[in-house]
Amino acid sequence: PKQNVNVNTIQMKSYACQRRTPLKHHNSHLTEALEVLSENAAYGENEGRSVAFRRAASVLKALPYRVQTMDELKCLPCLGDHSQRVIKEILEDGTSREVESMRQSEQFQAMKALTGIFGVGVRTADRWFREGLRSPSDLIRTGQQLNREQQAGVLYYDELNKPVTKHEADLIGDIVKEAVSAVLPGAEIQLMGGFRRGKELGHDVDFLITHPEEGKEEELMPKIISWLEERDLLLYQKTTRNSYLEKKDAPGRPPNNMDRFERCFSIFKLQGHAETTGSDGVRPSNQSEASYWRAVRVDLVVSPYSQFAFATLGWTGSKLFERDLRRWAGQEKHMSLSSHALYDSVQRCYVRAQSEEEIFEYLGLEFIPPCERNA
Ligand code: 8DG
Ligand code: MN
Ligand code: MN
Repeated sequence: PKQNVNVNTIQMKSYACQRRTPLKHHNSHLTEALEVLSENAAYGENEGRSVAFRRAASVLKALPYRVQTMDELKCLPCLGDHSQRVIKEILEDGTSREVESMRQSEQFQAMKALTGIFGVGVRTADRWFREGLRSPSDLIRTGQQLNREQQAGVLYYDELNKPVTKHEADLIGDIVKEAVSAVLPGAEIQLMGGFRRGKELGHDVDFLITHPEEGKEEELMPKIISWLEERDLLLYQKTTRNSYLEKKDAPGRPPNNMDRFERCFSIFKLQGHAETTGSDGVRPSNQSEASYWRAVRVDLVVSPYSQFAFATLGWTGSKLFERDLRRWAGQEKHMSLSSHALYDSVQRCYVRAQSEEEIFEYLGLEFIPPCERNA
């Protein structure tokens, strides 16, 4: 049932930032398989291949119907031979043998488990895999050298791999709000990342903080962190200072995904609430009523007010949406977009913007609201 959608008139644009991609879509049986291929390519440090599969999946997420036949894919961009082969297999047999055996493979599972540790990237995980290690407990058993981040990652492994709910994100939002208004009255705080896009679950909670009086936000993070630490609300934190300089960072520099805002990667100690009880409603036995808490990954970012619109756009995601925004800016508009600024290489000037809408407009893109950026 195509619900009045004519598959031949679908105009699928090729940049993710030109498309509306809702959170819930009609093709997860296909996109999940393609995302396994993408993940596996990333484990092999093949970034190009990994992005290609992610793009293919993303196009299917934007389709307003469930794909039934290969014919319906004829006019769609970003679907390479390999992706099409896998889609065909799933349409015909219900599953793809290639994807299923990949999913089951020891290497895939070990890489997933090891890169699932906070602070562990593909390189490190791969080295450990080749040394015969398969899981966080193998790291402990063999006494691997771990940095402070990875130690926290191993220590809170199970909890950090348990999805964060919107309710938990809101509880943390209340705490961050209280901290921020205590140390800098008038500061503004906004929920970013997947939760801003309407997700119900996330792997972390992302916040962007600013103050309408430019300059007031400087060195704000250490104050927030002290406030939180005094109340025993942090299990781990690593703060990085703002290192952005317009002159030095752009133009011409290769666009870098990492921005230079003052920021903090942290693990919150979220005190007791109903959702931490097991499905049976019983509290885990190792936690008494008084010390009842869970670990949650939280990213805090501080932006100067003049860069807030760019920071908002840059921290809302999805990652593929962000990647294509930058690619669109560079390839189609000769501009360079970052989470700090937009530089127009033709006019040779920085573009000021107060809102996301203005940035889309300057880029010549139709405005896509956060809930449709789930590319
Ligand atoms: P999730 O947590 O629910 O899994 O999804 P998410 O919220 O979309 O993913 P995320 O990993 O928390 O990333 C949120 C956004 O933040 C995403 O658009 C990418 C962006 N982001 C980082 N690190 C950096 C960075 O260093 N610079 C910039 N500009 N953006 C970043 O995660
Ligand atoms: Mn997030
Ligand atoms: Mn994050």
